[in-house]
Amino acid sequence: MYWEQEYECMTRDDLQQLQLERLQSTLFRVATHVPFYRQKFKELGIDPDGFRSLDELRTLPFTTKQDLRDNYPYGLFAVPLRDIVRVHASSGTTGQATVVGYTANDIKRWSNMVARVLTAAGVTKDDVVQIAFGYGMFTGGFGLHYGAERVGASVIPISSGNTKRQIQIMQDFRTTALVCTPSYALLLADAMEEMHINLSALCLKFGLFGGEPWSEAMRAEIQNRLNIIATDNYGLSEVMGPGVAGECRERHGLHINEDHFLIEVINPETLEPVAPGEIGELVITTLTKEAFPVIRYRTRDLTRLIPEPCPCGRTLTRMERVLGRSDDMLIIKGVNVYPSQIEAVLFEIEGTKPHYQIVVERDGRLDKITVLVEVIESIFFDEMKKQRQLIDEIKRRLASELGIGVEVKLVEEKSLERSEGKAKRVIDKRKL
Ligand code: DLL
Repeated sequence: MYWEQEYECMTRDDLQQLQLERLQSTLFRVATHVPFYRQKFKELGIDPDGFRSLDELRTLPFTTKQDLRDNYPYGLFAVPLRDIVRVHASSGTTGQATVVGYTANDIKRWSNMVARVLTAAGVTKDDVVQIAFGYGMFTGGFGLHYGAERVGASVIPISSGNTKRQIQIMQDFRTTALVCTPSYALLLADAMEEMHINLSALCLKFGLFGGEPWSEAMRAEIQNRLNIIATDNYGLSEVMGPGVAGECRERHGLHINEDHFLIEVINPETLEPVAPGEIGELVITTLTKEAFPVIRYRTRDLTRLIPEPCPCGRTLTRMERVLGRSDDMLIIKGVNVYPSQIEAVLFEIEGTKPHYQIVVERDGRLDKITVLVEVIESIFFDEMKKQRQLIDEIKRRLASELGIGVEVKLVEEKSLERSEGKAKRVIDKRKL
């Protein structure tokens, strides 16, 4: 089932022609209405009317989060405030928040793109969709809400938090699709277990998860524990919000809405494109945004494109699940370490729970990582020897995966802080 088959299944030639036309009009729009881009184009000698091929994209300047901050709050808007019908902002936990705006047309297109993602995951108008993303300045709640309404589903705008009430409503309102972060889905699963909820009495069929990185092992755990089909969806507020890309029922990579976004994957150090299929940083140019177009936005998200056609029939390219962020990368004793590598190892070890935290400290002049891992209760009843063995095994497997030694500390179930939104996996005390 497709939401907009004419776009989702376009031939590559038709798609590229459409992308070129839309890129030309986006360049004209930013050069005319956004002083930041007009200035940059002038400096680089770029003639926005002279674009004849998609390959020329590489001559355009990048846009970074810092550029958005420097132009806080409305400096990069391409329409007057009179034409803006919605404003969202990123949480801005580090530094200045970034603000994005939408025209009425932007909201319509956004809803359609989210509707595509929901439809690809299996949601129809017969579903009851519980949206446990935060409503407010975060794009998650409203973004998924409008898309689910567009599909015609019955939407429960419960927002995030209040876990017991989420479960009560899930039972009473016969929720069939759960929408939240993957870490919150696990928290809900834990709470259901504690409350002795009979899973077979629930009507849940689908879970659509996004907003933070997760792994294949975490998907397996969520699917098993909630007895649902769990799909991944991706987006970021700077280019729109959720709905940029989403998995179909194949669950092997996320189809990117390429008729609205032009995608590049670059080496974050050299800024050159990586070879096809290689891992790099995703760079996105919006093709249809009216209020807040961005040119070559550096997402900092690491992924790779999957060139093979998808059995679902969609021709939109797939990206692999986000492997981590280039700025989440920890450099420990000169070695690049990604939290996702640590997560993958932990998931393979029996007795550990999918909750962990990585603490980075500076011990004198040397960096030290300690991984706090929740383990099943029985481990603490075992003899000390068993605990030692488990710690040693985790250390050994992590050392061989990462190439550096790390400290490991076992902690009791539920002792690490849980998040109702995005999980915080890394605590870097070096910056404090
Ligand atoms: O998190 C938009 C969103 C909401 C997407 C709900 C999906 C569902 P921001 O708050 O701007 O927007 O954060 C964007 O979150 O650059 C990624 O690093 C991360 N992220 C989002 N979705 C995924 C995902 C929303 N499926 C940042 N997998 C992005 C991995 C994700 N990381």
